[in-house]
Amino acid sequence: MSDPMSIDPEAGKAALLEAMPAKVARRRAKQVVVNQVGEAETVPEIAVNARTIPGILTMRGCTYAGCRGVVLGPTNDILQIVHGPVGCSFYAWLTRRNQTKAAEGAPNFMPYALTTDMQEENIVFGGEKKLRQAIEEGIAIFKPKAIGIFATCPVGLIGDDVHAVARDVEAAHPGINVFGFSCEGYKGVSQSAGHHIANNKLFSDVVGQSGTEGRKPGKFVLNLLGEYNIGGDAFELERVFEKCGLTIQATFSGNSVYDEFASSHTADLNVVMCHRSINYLAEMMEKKYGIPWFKVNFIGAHSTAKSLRKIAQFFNDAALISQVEKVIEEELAPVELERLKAKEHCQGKTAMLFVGGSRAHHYQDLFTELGMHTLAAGYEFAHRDDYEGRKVIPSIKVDADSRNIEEIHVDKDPAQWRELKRDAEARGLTLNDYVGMMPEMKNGTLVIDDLNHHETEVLLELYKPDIFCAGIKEKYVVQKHGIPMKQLHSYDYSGPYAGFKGAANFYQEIDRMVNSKVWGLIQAPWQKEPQIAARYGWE
Ligand code: CFM
Repeated sequence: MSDPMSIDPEAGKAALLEAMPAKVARRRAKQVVVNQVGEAETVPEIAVNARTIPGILTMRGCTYAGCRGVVLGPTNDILQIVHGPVGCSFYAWLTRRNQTKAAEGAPNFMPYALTTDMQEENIVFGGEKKLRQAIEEGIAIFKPKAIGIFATCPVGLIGDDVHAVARDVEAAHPGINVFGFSCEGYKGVSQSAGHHIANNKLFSDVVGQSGTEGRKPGKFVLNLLGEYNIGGDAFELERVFEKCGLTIQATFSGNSVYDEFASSHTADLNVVMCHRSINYLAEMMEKKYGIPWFKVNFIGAHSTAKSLRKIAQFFNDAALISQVEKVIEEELAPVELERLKAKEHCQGKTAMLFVGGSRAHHYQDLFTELGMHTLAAGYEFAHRDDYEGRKVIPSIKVDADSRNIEEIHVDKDPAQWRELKRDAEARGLTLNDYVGMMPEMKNGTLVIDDLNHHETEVLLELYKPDIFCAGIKEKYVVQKHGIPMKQLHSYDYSGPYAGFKGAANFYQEIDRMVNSKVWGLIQAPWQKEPQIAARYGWE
């Protein structure tokens, strides 16, 4: 086998596009980029957030998935009702592995998948009546504080007004917060539009609903944004934060409850894990309440240590800084042992990562910690700022699809605005920034947006990476090529991978996967036995 590190990246790119019709190849060529980091972390422009070309088998999901499943899914006491045909609700029924631990005696609606189960009659004559009835039933059975209604494609097509129904129900049941999401699957080019819609509604209808008495006790109170508790990641971060003496007011939205969202405006800092899914909320909270934000990464033991240090420096408190150092020292030692053990077997091996809108970047840190090389990476639905860094935001062209999604106009609220920056910038801390994935990748690596099925197979055949990371739709295709495949969405029923203990779990898992001999033993039947060749009659 040739050394995958020595393949000319331009030749790799050409191979990906070779079989495509000229027009398609021309478009895809702008979405497949050979990385080149220049001065001031400039990188080549990548074309992203565009409609997938019909006929191409994309890895993407829909807008409804980004709103209902991703952003709202992990919160456990908002009664979430999907207005649509029953099939859409399958994706609301714990398929994402966002875990939760409800307090003793507190409700947990997460195991339920509630839907209006629209039938032909509702499509023809309208479904608002049925929705109203479903909500009333939900209130009678579950007695929730808050209800979210999620519109699926047919609801938008027939014009049911979920917001009008929400207002009606709210008027009839004072004390229950009812809000609707116009997150029809077709609203955007991917689930990314659904993130934006979810952020908008959470900001306008939930954040700030409770008074300052909702602030949790503690000296250092912050919100953790863009962490969804997949495989228990948020549990591990809660443990580490508590040990450091940091209070999480609200997590958006891993292991969260409604009251935490409603009082999240009382926190003094927002730290952002997944930039793509929640940057809107961070920006709106800063404008209205003055809460500063910065990007963190808790994937990788050293990234975790770095992020904790930055938080301590932000609060600028000697006792906190020394406690964080103590925690890092204690936690890092056993993780380092695991890392070095795994690194011995993994050093020099190669990986490819194609996931959502942030993990393809974050998980490269873990592979680097193991001495592995990332050959190619990409997102399903990220925007240019996630690839190239927020510095390119002013030059992003807003197209018709993005204009579909409402931009909320936010003003400073003089009564609630607080000066919270604590001179962080003067002390050398960067706020409101994300450098993006590409500046942190090596020159000559391939960066590919919205990777498709055909290109996946070309990558596997050409590069034969030691491990390929993506999701369940890709898993078995990759394995049939004799290459181990790690699901970075659901973690393959494993995890957590965040924080210190999570990093140790990941090292062990990757060591086991890339060093398993079983993949080399796989042979397709036609490789073992001669096959009868046939031709079509018309040939
Ligand atoms: Fe953010 Fe996510 Fe991701 Fe995402 Fe997702 Fe996910 Fe993901 Mo699957 S919010 S962008 S829409 S980190 S569900 S927890 S793993 S595609 S990379």
